[in-house]
Amino acid sequence: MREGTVTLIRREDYVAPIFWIRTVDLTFDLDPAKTLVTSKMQLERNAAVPHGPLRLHGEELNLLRVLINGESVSFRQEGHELIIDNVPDADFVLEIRNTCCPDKNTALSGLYTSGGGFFTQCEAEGFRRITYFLDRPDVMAVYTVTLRADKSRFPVLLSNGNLLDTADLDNGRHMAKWHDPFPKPSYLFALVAGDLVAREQRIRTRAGKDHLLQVYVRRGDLEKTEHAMNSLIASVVWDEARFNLPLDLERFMVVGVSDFNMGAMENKGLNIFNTSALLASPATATDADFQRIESIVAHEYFHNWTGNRVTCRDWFQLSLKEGLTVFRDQEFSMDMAATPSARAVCRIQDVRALRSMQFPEDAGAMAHPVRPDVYAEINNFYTPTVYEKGSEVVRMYQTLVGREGFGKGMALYFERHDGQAVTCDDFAQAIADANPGSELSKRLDTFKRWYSQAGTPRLQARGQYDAAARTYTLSLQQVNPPSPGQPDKLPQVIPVALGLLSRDGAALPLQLDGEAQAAGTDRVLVLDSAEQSFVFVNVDSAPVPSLLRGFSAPVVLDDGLGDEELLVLLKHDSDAFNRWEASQRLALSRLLTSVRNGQPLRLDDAYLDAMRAVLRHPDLDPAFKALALQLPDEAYIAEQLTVVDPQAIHAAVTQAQEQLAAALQADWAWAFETHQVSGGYQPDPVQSGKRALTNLALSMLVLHATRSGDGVWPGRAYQRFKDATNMTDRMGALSALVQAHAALAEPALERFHAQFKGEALVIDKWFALQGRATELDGKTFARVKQLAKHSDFTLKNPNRARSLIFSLCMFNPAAFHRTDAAGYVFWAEQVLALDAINPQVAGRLARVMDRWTTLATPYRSAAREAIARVAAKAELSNDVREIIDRQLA
Ligand code: 0A1
Ligand code: ZN
Repeated sequence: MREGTVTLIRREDYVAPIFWIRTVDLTFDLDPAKTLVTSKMQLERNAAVPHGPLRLHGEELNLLRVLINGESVSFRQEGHELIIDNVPDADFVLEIRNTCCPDKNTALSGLYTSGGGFFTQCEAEGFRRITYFLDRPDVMAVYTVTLRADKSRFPVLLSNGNLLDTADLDNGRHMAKWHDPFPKPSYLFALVAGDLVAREQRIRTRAGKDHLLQVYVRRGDLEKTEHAMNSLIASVVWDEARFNLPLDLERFMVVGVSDFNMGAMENKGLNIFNTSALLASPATATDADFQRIESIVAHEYFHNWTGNRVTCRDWFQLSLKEGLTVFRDQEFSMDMAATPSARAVCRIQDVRALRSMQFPEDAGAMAHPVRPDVYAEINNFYTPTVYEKGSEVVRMYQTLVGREGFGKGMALYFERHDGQAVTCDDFAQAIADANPGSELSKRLDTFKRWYSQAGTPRLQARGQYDAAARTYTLSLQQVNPPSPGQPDKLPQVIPVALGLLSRDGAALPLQLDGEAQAAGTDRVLVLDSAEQSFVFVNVDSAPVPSLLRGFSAPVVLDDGLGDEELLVLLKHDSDAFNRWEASQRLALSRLLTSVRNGQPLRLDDAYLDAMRAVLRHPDLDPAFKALALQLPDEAYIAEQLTVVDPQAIHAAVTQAQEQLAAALQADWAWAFETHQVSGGYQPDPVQSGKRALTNLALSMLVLHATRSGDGVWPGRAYQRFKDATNMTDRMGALSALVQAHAALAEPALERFHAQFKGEALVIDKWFALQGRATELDGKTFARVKQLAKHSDFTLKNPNRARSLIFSLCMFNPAAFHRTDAAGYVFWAEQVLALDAINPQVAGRLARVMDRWTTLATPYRSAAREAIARVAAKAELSNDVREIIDRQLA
């Protein structure tokens, strides 16, 4: 990497802190323009490390005074550090007074205002924007927090833990005092002050303890909190049942805020949520929103143990809490799904997201290991690799030691490390030690390469059937491609879940050479070297292998199967994931052939008949059908190519869509008519599956009708859009019109905007739908540029910025990658504009160009020019600078 423009922080440089902060007493005199913070801390030297000065972090603060044991003391300020050279050897009390400006804090890190209230965001390094501190996760303190504010404007005053005291003060002000008994790192600190109301629920857990759950939102949003509350209750129940992890606080609070950089934050006892991840009513939120809220509420709640009770020693260990917590929320969603088919749908959706977000990351400029070795700005490492690939790594532990063994490993992890700040190695060791003799503990060191090696392993599998010997030899080979800074890699541990099917679809018994008898029809092989062969015996006929069932490892599989075999899997595989995978592979091979050969795509009858059979299948779930009938997304297709022409990919996808719409027209109509939901709206898997299928069918019907000049289906879609009783169906119909560029899209969009103008989250959808609209003659791009000037649009609100700008640049390749480079110019302008407001969000937008080197002419040179334009700006944030540096490295 070209170094020198940003300071790099390296994992190998970790040293324990020279001081510990044991307790901290914070007092806030809250004022939007200037908040006064008084911090009284008890410090002690860390006897295990050499002496040195006390260096506290602080950014964007105005320092008023520093006292040690009540006496003023000399100090220096260097960059973002406050340095005190002369500190006593014995324990001492440090008192600091400073101010900060919440109103001016558009970065939304630290203490900021939103909608007239105060909110904080301290992960990863936001606490230092509130007061001077040892702002690192291995310094854990017990917090007592006093909040003082104007009572009429800020009637609700919240912080972590338990409420100790409240009182009225002079001048219309009031105070509240909170105490959190659990030592915590500063990134888990939170405060909220504002005019909020709460939905409350008292619960008694299995352990017989009573708790108060509260969801705080702005007045008027209360009826949109029922789903979040239900999700929270379900999460509490699940964590106790599945992992024996109880709620450890009497009071657990969740607060919604409209201006937030991410989905939500797990502050101890006081989770703060982006309203988009919290509020839902059938009229304003889609099934996907309901599902996302359930999983994010669960995710933050699960952090209470995996992240808060046991936290990270340093930020390189981020996946210790994030990968594990994503795994836990994925498992929760699967358990909530109830039926095997609904579970499979969850898994398919997770893998789809992994492949379209994480795989490109792992192959691009920002490729980094699950446990990164170096960063300039930690905010840039809240990535799909740390989160989603990290979760896949945790899933592989479970695959290798079994569900019960994994539970034992978790128990040992908490037994050893409760109350500590630890590393990914500590987690691995606990799981292995709890499972002696397991497939994991036999090769723990090799397994741990998943933490240190970036890139997606390629797994090649080839089978050979010997009819005379009745054996089937499966040869597995892995290749670990180079990534930035890691030219050579070692083999990794790849658990390959598999089954063998006869050509007519029967599951064959699996007996490896040397085994006395067959062990079922489903098992896991463990590949831990570059190449390995497995010989199955007593195989009656040449089988079709079903490999990597349930996506048992985050790898790219090349199994060499052709259409004929994929069709067997699509029809008969007992593993729903691989059934879906077969549907995608059938589509993918056709799309890739067309793109590679530069020839128009013509879907053949074999493919169309197979898709028709899926659609008409009497037993398959509608949710599964909707997923199997969806084409692979353009980002995933791009990943299969060494030279990417986004327009060529888009053309092939469009042709495939139009042909699928035309050839299956009668079937789509049938699916639409026969899967209507009756009864009241429920966001459950059964109803949402039907809605997913009817909305897909409707989009196909409107597309075909619009292309052939028939007005019936667009008319029906418009009517459905108007009459819909829930947002899923309303958006489904609107999206069908917009994506087909039907004439009725315009009046529908206008009507939608007028109807929901008071609902910020719905207006976000309105922007996003237009930002993601299929490109047709440059209309979508022109529309986005125009919408960027709309009176409802602002870059200051991250949700709004994402809804329009990210929709275009990140999720609409055909509208973005233009031969005239206008998309890239727009991107550069927006990155720079955002960077002046909110570097974290700007850094995310900058990532759009990670894969520019694979672009075909003329995109590649134009993209480079746009990146250089951003790089040329003198005052870039660390966030954007790091991304751009890596892209140009
Ligand atoms: N820890 C949170 C996500 C989060 C991370 C960083 C933030 O600001 C930089 C905010 C939230 C989670 O995993 O949910
Ligand atoms: Zn998390």
